[in-house]
Amino acid sequence: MQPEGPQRLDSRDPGFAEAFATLVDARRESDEDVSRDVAAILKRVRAEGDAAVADLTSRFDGFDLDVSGWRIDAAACRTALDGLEPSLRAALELAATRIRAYHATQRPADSDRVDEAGVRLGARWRAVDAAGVYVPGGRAAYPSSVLMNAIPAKVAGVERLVMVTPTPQGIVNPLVLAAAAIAGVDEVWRIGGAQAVAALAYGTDRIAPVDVVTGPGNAWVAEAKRQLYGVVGIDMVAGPSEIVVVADGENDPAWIAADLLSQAEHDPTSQSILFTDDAAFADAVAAAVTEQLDRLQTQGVARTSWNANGAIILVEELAQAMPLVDRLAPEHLELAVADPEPLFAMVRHAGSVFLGRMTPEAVGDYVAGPNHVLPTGRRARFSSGLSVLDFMKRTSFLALDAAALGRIGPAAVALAEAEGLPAHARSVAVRLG
Ligand code: HSO
Ligand code: ZN
Repeated sequence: MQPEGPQRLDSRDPGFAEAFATLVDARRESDEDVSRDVAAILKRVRAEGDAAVADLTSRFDGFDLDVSGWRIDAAACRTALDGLEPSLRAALELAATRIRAYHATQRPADSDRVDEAGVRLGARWRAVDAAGVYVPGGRAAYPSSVLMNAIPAKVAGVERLVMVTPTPQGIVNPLVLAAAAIAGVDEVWRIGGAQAVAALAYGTDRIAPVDVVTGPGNAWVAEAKRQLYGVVGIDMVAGPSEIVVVADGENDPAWIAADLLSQAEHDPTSQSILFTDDAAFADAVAAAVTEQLDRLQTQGVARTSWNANGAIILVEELAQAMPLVDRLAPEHLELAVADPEPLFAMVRHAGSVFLGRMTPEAVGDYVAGPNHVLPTGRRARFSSGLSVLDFMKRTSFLALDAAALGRIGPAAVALAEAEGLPAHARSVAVRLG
């Protein structure tokens, strides 16, 4: 029988380097090979459009789109919002207001200047025309994720924002619809899976195509996004959630245990890791996790995640943990110490950092403002959380007069000739005096 509890590592042990490298390299993402099934679905939707979407929906979601209706109209979203319990509605509205305010600061500035050669140079940012947000059905149908995906698109200035969400057996999730109403989603379609992503990317008779697709989903949805990247833009290919907590012995072990479990409860493949410099505290957190697990409604998922993927790592001092954290490049990083600044200064790779003892990661999942769609699986080495920029693109522009062309044109002629492209060379040369 597998021993209860996560793996324990000690940086002073001789085998530590190897054990830590194994932890860093462990793949938690499903290696279910869905790529062929997804390719077949994309091909069918492209060829047959709505008929393929309706057929796949009845097969996978168990209801008839032509009977139940393809779309959920704005009035139904409004009704869902009006039907919410007032404190829940207020919570969603507070979240939306704060997410909107934070993302408004991300709107990029255009540039336009004349350089020392007299060349006018600049860049102009514009939103994509249409964006699609995928919202999963079932366990991961989070209204918070509707806000986190839809609000940046609206802040970017996207005119047509489309949401797709599967409604298995025809059952709709009122919280998701209420969040769509608050975020200003323009169209809601009751479709899911790879077929929904394909419909958004290629368009069908009913559904006009979009330019960017974002949002989390199962292995099929992730693979569909990966295969359709290039036809449309995508946010990222997301993996299971992760949290790394760096904590000293002054913390309340129950608080830190709760933080570790907050991500463990997302999925059996989620990962929670504690770094600490205090062995007694490590034991106390492990005990607190075990104790809290017994009372957690999500204990099935959280226990699997904690036992299979969790880790407690003892270091001599917390500063020593930071290069190790960088190697994990975690989605979420909590620095639970009285003065987090020196440790924070050492962080190079993390999706989002939560500073101090009173900043639990979960507050960022909902109401703080920054996006909770963050790079997982060490992708924080090269990518960032979802932002307004994911829904915008930049057009550069330039303008020269005769004098400016006279200054830099000859170099273009020389390079064109060297590349064996004489028409390029001539198009510049004919304008030179
Ligand atoms: N922690 C998740 C987002 C989320 N949490 C939604 C709760 N609801 C992203 O890693
Ligand atoms: Zn979460």
